[in-house]
Amino acid sequence: MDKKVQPNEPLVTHIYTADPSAHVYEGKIYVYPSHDLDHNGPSNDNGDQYAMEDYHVLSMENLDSPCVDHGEALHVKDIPWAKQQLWAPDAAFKNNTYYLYFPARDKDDIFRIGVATSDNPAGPFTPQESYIPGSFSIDPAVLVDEDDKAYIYFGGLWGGQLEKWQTGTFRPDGEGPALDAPALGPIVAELSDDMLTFKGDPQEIKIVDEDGNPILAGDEERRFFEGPWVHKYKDYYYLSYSTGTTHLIAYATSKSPTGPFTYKGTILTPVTGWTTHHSIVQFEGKWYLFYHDCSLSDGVDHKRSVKFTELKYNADGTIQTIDYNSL
Ligand code: FUB
Repeated sequence: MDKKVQPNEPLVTHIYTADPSAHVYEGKIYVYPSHDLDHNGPSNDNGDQYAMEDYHVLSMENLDSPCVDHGEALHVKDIPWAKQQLWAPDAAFKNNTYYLYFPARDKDDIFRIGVATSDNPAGPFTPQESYIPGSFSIDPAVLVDEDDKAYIYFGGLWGGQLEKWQTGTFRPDGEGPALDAPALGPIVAELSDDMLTFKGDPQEIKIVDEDGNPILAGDEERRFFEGPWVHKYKDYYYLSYSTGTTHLIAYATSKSPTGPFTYKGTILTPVTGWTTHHSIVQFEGKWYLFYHDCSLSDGVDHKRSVKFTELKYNADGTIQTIDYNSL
């Protein structure tokens, strides 16, 4: 009998997995992670250590069942425009089709976002010939709203190259804003009805404090770094993200899917390892945080494992902070 999943334990141990995007499809939980590889390549702020080449889709009947690895769902060699580094993906369901959104470096070493399709949530996925026109940076996350409009959120600093796009075109020498200037926000674009292109130009999301002032670039406990995720709870959109250098999962809320979002607090304190990345999903009446850490590899940053834990709201809609050290 296969081992059942447990909260705060790796979903699988036969491969390293990271950057989990969890969804409920066909009554089961599907997780779309990155697939971390063991290698002796360079490790640096450019993220060269994250040299992933393919995606595996995981699924569970429920959170007290074994986790199934459905095998390779997409490989970089089958993506015509991509050169390397299949980083954090997400999936969406619309038009009776499953869509896998993923970042990769193109042949010019510029991160772009691609999309691949399948009629099965576990894949295999067939990629489009080219990346989404006008896409850039990393960490796509897609929200299909109750009115059936779909939004893609993306962006990441440093290796994710978001700083290099501030003028609207790629500037290899682009640097982040001054520490006392507004921080860069994640990017949002509405997706076309066929889910394959952007409807309009991507827009930067503003994240502000309770007084409406922009979160500043030097405010590393609160400013956006990478890994945006948007979910809906009651009447609010919740934008959650990694703060990078301070290793928090933080969140902000808005009445609109495109913001501005008001900073609210910390969801998850720092995990073992440099990166932190998450998703939030409701299943059978409870809410769950999917996250990763490097405990299985004893802290090797590019060998991470996906886990889950319950997430709770307070009566006022704020999220209770999860202390990683007490999990
Ligand atoms: O897995 C590679 C990168 O590390 C992701 O794209 C980031 O979110 C961080 O987890």
